[in-house]
Amino acid sequence: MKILFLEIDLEREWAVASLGPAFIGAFLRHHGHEVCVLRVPLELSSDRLIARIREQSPDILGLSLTSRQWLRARELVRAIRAELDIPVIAGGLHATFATETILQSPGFDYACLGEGELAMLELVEALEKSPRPLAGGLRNIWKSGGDRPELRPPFEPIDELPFMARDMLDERYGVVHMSTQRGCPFPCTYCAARQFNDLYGSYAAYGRRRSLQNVLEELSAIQSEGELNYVIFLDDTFTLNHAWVKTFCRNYGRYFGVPFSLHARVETVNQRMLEDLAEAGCRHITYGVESGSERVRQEIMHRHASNAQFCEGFRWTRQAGILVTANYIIGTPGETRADIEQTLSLHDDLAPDDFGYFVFYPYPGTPLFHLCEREGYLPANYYELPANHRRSILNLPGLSAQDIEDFYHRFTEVRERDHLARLVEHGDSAQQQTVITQVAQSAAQG
Ligand code: B12
Ligand code: SF4
Repeated sequence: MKILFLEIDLEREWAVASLGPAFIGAFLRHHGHEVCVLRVPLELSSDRLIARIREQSPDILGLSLTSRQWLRARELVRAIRAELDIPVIAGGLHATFATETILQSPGFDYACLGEGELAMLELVEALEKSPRPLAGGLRNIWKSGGDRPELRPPFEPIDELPFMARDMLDERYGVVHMSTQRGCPFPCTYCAARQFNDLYGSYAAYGRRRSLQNVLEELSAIQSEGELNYVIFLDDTFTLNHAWVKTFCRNYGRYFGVPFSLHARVETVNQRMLEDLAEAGCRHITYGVESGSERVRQEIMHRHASNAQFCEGFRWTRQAGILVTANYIIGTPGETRADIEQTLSLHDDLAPDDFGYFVFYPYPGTPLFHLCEREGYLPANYYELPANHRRSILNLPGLSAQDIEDFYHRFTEVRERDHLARLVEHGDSAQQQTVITQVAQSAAQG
């Protein structure tokens, strides 16, 4: 069978395509099916998209959906199905945790809950044997109008999954994206990714990591087939298992040594590990700080590192010669203006090389989503509003939309201030002038 995945773009700038379809694509190809991907850039109209799908004449269409992609995907699928009679399946986090909304929308025949490799293979094989509509009964596959399916256990051993189909990722310049683990054991209440652990609660081990040998074999294969200039490890928390990381550093440094970046939590690193990582080629680490208020972090977000631990972790990272990025969330339910002031103040103490700041968005399935629902913070037309990290969609008692907007501007100013300070440090006067102009413009816009 021929399976076509649609990658629903939301930005004009390039970003790596979804990893889920690249895993599933490799698995389906391994079982003899034909798989391709079609990026759907913003400027591609639904008519032209339909024409391109017709040219490819697939037997099934697959979409990987984050909450952000949902609204555009919904409109496109509606238009596609008005013209073409091809079954459509959605998977990914949004499809897993907002399944009913998806299946009620015209054109969506199936949604996949959780991991998709075996589920999609079973669906493809069932469709090959019998004409639609299927009676249902496939594990993980929720059929429109049917009952919630049972879940199969997480895929084991994970080393047996074929390497991602890299042609489906749209990577450039030898910068490659790696995924070495599935699942994150931490209980952050705002995080959509960790909901997979709860989804698979009855199966003890959703969290799995590939063997180091398997990861190195994939890197070797990439190197021998093309360019390997930089590696971005997209794992939620790369530094989870100290023994794994130690052996990784020794071998990666010896056999590849190309620079790499990763995501970590401060309570999972120590000075020695950071030095080992730097020596192996680590150039950049992103830490989720989220809030400078220990109350918000501990009581609302269920994150237990102290501000002192963050300061120490950031200092060690810089001392090891690794660039550090901090991420912050603004407007979490239960947060006050004083709490966000503490985030700005912690930011000054941490002095990261760069930082991201995101207005809180309640992702379906998360504990904070349920809290917002219970407390009436969510607007009634929640699923009709674009998922965004720029403006709050919530009606919060302690923080107004204007408060959040004002803090967002404060973070933007801090970003410009930090950027300017770095340019002064490096003596780049042309760039300084550009930043001063940008600051003046944004101040003029209020
Ligand atoms: C890599 C990554 C990215 C990459 C690639 C995006 C992608 N979708 O892969 C980039 C850098 C582009 C990115 C950007 C963003 N991301 Co991001 N990203 C991740 C990250 C770290 C890993 C995803 C991943 O590849 N996992 C590995 C694969 C194997 O797992 P998977 O995607 O779940 O796929 C499996 C199943 O879901 C299923 N499946 C998936 N798709 C399909 C499709 C079909 C047809 C089927 C049958 C099954 C199926 O089968 C797969 C294999 O078993 C996740 C965190 C996480 N752990 O999920 C966040 C995450 C997906 N990102 C998130 C966010 C918020 C963003 C941004 C908005 C960040 C920002 N503030 O700007 C942007 C916007 C992305 C967008 N397009 O909407 C949220 C999404 C929350 C939600 N419910 O929507 C997550 C969960 C982070 C979090 N902790 O909250 N991201
Ligand atoms: S550590 Fe990161 S991926 Fe893990 S639960 Fe927390 S936010 Fe999610």
